[in-house]
Parts: sequence; C-alpha cells; structure tokens
Amino acid sequence: MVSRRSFFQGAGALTAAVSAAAVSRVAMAALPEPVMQSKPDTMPPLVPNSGRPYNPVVTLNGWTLPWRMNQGVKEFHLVAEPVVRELAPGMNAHLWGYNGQSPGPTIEVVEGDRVRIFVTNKLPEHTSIHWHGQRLPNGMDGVAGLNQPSIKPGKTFVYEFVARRPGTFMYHPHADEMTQMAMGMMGLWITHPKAKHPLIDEVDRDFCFLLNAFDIDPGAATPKIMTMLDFNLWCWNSRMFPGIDTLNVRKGDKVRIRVGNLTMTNHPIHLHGHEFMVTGTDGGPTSKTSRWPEVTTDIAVGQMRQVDFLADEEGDWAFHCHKSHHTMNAMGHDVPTMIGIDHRQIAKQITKLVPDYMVMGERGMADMGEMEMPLPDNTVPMMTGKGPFGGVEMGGMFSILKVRKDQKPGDYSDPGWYKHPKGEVAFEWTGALPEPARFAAEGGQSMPRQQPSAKTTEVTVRKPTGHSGH
Ligand SMILES: [Cu+2]
Repeated sequence: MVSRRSFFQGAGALTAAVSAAAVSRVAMAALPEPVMQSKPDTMPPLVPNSGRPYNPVVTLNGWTLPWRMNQGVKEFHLVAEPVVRELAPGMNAHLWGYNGQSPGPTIEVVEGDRVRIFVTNKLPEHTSIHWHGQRLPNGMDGVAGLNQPSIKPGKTFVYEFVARRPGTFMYHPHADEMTQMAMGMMGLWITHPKAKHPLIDEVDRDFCFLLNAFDIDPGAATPKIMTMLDFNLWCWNSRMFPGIDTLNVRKGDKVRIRVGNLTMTNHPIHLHGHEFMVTGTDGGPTSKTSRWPEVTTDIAVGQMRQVDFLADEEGDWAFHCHKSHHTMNAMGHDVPTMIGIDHRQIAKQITKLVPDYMVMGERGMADMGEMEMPLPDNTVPMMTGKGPFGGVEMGGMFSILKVRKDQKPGDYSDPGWYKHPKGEVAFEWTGALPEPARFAAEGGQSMPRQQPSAKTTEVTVRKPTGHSGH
C-alpha cells in the first residue's frame, strides 16, 4: 500500500521532473510552434490574418506555412525530418521533408517583409537551406561550408532577410544535396508584390507546385539516392497520377500556375484547350515584349516558370508533362517493343519453364491500363485512372484543369466530370463510308522521279587475294 508520505514524495519527484522538462519547453517557447501537416491533400489558400494583405496561392497537394508576427518580423518554423508521404492512394514513400510532408509547406510573404525562419534539424545527418532565387545577404544563402556551418542533427538555425523582390522561389538543402533532394526535401516560396505591379497581373486563381522525381523499386518505400538520371516515379509535389488533385476553376477566371523543377531532367509542361503566356521565371516577371502564346513550356532543371491564361473554355482539360514516359508510374523500362510480334508459340515453350510468364505488349501497352496485374505491395499501376469514358491510362505527371461556369468564386472543390453539350463528343461512325474525296491533281509538287535506268547496277565484291596477278 502506498503511504501518504511516500505518495507526496513521489509527487514531489514528479513535479521536479515536470519542471525540468518545463525548462526546455520554455526555451522552445521562444520559437514559433512548428505547424505540422499529416495529409497530402490540397489545402485551401491561407488568407493572411496579419501583415500586409495579398492574394494567396493554392499549393497542389500541399499547404502554406502559418507564421507569427514578432515586432514586425514574420517568423516561420521549418522542421527538417523523415516523413511518410502518400505518393498516390496505395503507395506510401519514406521520404525526408519538412513539417510532416514532402515537399515542405509553401512560404508566402510580401515584397519588403522582414522574414525570420527557424530551421530545426531532426534528420540523422546535417542539413542547411538554400533560398533559391532570392536577393539576400551572402551569409543567409544556405550553402553549407561556403556561407554557414551545417545545421547538425538536433540543432536549430535562424535565417533572416528582407524579401526584396516579388516572384516565385524555391527552397532546398545545400548539404548532402544528392541524398536530401532525392529524398524529397524541397519547398516553394512566393513573394507577393506589395502594390500593383506593372508586370504582375492580378489573377483569380493562383496555383503552384514543384516537379520532383524518385527512384523507388516496385514494392519498396525508400528512394534510391544514387540514381543520377533513371528515376521511375515522376511527381508533382511528391504526388503522381491518379494522386494529383485537379485544378478547379471558374469559367472566365484569370489563372496563374507556377511550376518549379527540382528533378534531374527537363519537363515540357503542356496544357490542353488554352494558350498561356510565360509571365515570370525565378528571375522575376518577364517583360511584356518578351511574351508570346504557348501551349507547352519547357522547364529545365533548377528553373521556375509562371504561366498566366484566361480559362474561357469549359471542360476537363488534360494538363501534363509532354514526355510520355513521365506520364507513367514505375515499371522496368528495359522491355523490348513487342508490337506486331506473335509470340504464342514461344510463350507456350516459356510457360513450360516459367508458369507465370505473361506476354506483354503484342498490341501496344494499353492492355497495361486495364489488366488487373498482380502488383507488389505499396506499388501503383504503371498506367491507370478511370475517366467518364473508360481507362485514362496515365500515371506520373498528369492532372486535369476543370473549367466550369458554375464553379463558385473561391471554391476549389472538384466539380466532378464535365457534362458535354449534346453533339460535342467525338463518336463512332457507324454509317456507310462515303467515297473519299480525291485530290484534283496527284503529285506535281515534288521533284520528278529519276527515270529508273534500264541497267541495274550490280555490286561485285572481290575478295582481296593478296596480289592481283595478271
Ligand atoms: Cu517530364
């Protein structure tokens, strides 16, 4: 039985333990409480409740980091740490990131803001953060060894500078970069203009995301960090189709999309149904005279492109990387092309040796989209996704711009599939085939063919015999 005396002694010991813990908690209290995110969903824009007002961005499958104002300084707290990120429903990856997710949260500030960022390192190795594209004091640029000592595990560093020019920037480690970026450590930084800017139009919707890539073997969860070019998972903000949320807008909206590339290859990002202008890079807004309409913009490694367009065509418009291998999920790519090869006979023979042998690709690879192939655990199909007309047969860097006339201003929710007006969907022709129209004149434009010579030339091969003796 516990005596009253020993109970109080115990309680005293407990109080002592609590107050010892409280000391470090007091020290921690000086820092802004780190805000964590447990879900990979697209969070609604964070409307600023302190500091200068601005029109916030929406981070695709991401979020904006809340801040606190401390005597006029915007204070943020980033925690570098191992995270579990859902790349798509059915596949979780063991990555490194910030505040519970990869990529880290978007940081949004206004031109002229003094910003202080606390960076706590909960990784098993040292790190640092480089603020890609920013004008700042050299010692805040974040290259470990060059501009600052690295942040050792368990330590917190402070970065402080004024956000001098408006634009879209990125942040990522500049310490053991190969590992830390292959593991998913990166984030976006938006500096909004403080007043009306001659080169930055006001828009109704402002989306942003990073291009990133991983090399994770089917069935595994941790990226291979030694991979230089042959990545197998192509992501937007550490998500791949069908896990990437759609971009939902109202018809007539002025839309901005900011895309940064932190992979090891370029990505031609392509939008259907609309033309856009490249209105900014990570070097700032582009001059008006430098802009021309495009439907694809190639984003090279370490670049950011900001595109603006008017969403004036209703529908579900594909939006994707134009490298077709980047709209696929993981599989071995060392598969020979089998189109047109009838390998029934050889398959029979192989099946005797390998009972599970499966013939792949005789009619193209579209079968892969439908086939219920047994997959290893924690793996998503190479090509998948179900649309209103059947399989979409996509993966990787693919999403949809949904333009609707009845989407409410400020509503980012998915309106469902587009309901096509009658007679506006491509359809199967089932009637008789009409006579094809003939060209009025056939040929005549190209160079006249040479008359074939009567004699066919024969090549005579004479083996060298050492000496031609006559
Ligand atoms: Cu690509």
